Amino acid sequence: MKLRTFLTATAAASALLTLGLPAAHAQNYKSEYRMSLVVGTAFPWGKGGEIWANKVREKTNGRINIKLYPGVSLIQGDQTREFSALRQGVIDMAVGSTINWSPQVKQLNLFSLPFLMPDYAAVDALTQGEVGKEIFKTLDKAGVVPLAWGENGYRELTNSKHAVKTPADMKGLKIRVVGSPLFVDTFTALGANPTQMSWADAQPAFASGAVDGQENPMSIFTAAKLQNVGQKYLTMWGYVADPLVFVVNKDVWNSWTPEDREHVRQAAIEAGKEEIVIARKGMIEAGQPLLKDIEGLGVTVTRLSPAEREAFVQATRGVYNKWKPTIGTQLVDMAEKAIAARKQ
Ligand code: X2X
Repeated sequence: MKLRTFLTATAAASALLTLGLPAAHAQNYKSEYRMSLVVGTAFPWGKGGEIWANKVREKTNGRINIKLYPGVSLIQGDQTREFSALRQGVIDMAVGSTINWSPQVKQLNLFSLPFLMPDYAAVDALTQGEVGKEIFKTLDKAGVVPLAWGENGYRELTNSKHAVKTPADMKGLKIRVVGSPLFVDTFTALGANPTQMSWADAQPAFASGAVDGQENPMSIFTAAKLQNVGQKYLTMWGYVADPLVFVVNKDVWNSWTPEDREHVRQAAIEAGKEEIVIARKGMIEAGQPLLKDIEGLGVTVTRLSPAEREAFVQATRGVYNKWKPTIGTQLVDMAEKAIAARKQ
């Protein structure tokens, strides 16, 4: 063999080795994977998806190339169908809210139990502890591969009519709620008039005044500029928080080499951690600077005293008790214990 031919052959062989997979495997990879998100990169949630995609591209040397589909556009904006679409392969991967998947995975309603999680330490005690592991097992059984937790955030109450300080102030307010029936129960118990609507439909409904109010994390409020669609009254009640979950469709996952799966998992864990920091920015520092910004936009911010908050807890206790067995008494007990034992 001539020296030149030998060198070329060696180079080709080592190139294959560096790629770390036989050519046949590489052919099974799609040229692009579709990541579903409810909101885009102006929001911490969408940013988390972008960070994940970029890390995956880097770690896999471009073998796994991900395109973001914000606005749940792969399913025409119907966020409550996201989980089914993931399972069916219409969506390859997603960073999704526990709320949007709870119609299919009833255990995910845990995070929507009113006033279960009093603070961020309680959220972390669940997602980063045994409860989080249990829920990942459930998601795995339900047909997707869960990789990491992120966060949408504490969902605070806003409306266009008046300041809300007591459950009585909610009487008759038409409130847009997300897809789980648990939210309808909670707002009905509070005397409001809840109406289920996708996020895509909600924004024009605020603008036209078809609905009076809504509940969402402050990062969603500011990025979507809800103050410009009449949402002038904000009540900080911290009644529920929705974590996000980074997941991949099972067939897609199985089509990847073990090495690439590990890259995708690590990327999700890193992206999830970074996303949670972004999601809490302005809310965990002394004086909650994000709330100051919101007040600066002309929004009236109502902060509840412990006694005032307790009135909302009492008004929704029946809903909590009704949903506990549906979610799973054992799982809710486990969550209550983890929260009681949390480090503050
Ligand atoms: O629809 C909402 O309220 C949002 C954007 O927070 C979710 O997708 C759960």
